[in-house]
Amino acid sequence: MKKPLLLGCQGCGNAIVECAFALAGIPFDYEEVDYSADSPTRPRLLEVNPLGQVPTLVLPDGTVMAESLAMIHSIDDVAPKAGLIPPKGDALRPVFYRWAIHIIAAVYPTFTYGDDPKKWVADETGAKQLRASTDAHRQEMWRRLESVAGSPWFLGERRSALDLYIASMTRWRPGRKWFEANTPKLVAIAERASALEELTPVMKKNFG
Ligand SMILES: N[C@@H](CCC(=O)N[C@@H](CS)C(=O)NCC(=O)O)C(=O)O
Repeated sequence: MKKPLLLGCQGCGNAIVECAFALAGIPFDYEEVDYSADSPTRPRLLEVNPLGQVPTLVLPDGTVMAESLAMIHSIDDVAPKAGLIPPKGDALRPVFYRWAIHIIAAVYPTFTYGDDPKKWVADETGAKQLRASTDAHRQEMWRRLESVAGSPWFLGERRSALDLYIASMTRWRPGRKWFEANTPKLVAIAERASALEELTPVMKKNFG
């Protein structure tokens, strides 16, 4: 049977979707692409997803998906036992949505605008300011997430895809040392998730 094809780059947001597939026990094919402007694999990525972002997922019927949370929804639809999203009627479902959408709609875009700020502002000083302000805003949001994080998982006793976002995103800027010093609860969640049997190979492949 044809498998879904995930386009991604090592250590990028596709790691979150790879973790979701692993928990769901769904096999998939993987294609490494580099989204940077001058990369030889960018044309291939653009051909599939004109946004030029990873993760990009091609379903077996040819449907193309962008957006990690949309992918997690579709994995949850076919494998609810993986526990990615609290089910309908569960009091934690709205809490899950609140923070999952905050992560993808507020935290994640700080990278979109800060990773390569010259894409968005013409002058060097403005680019430096944009990088610094998006980095600072992200740190503020992570501190806020730390203040509401549960234990052993973000939602308390219930594991969810939020823990997968935390496991990968605490590997990104401002770097693990910053997270260890400022968000110990999030780091504990990240480590717990990374140590799950199904996720160890995914995390190793992406983050070494
Ligand atoms: N909201 C998207 C964000 C995806 C995203 O920003 N991915 C980064 C890599 S981790 C990327 O492709 N950056 C290149 C760009 O935005 O041009 C998601 O949740 O999947």
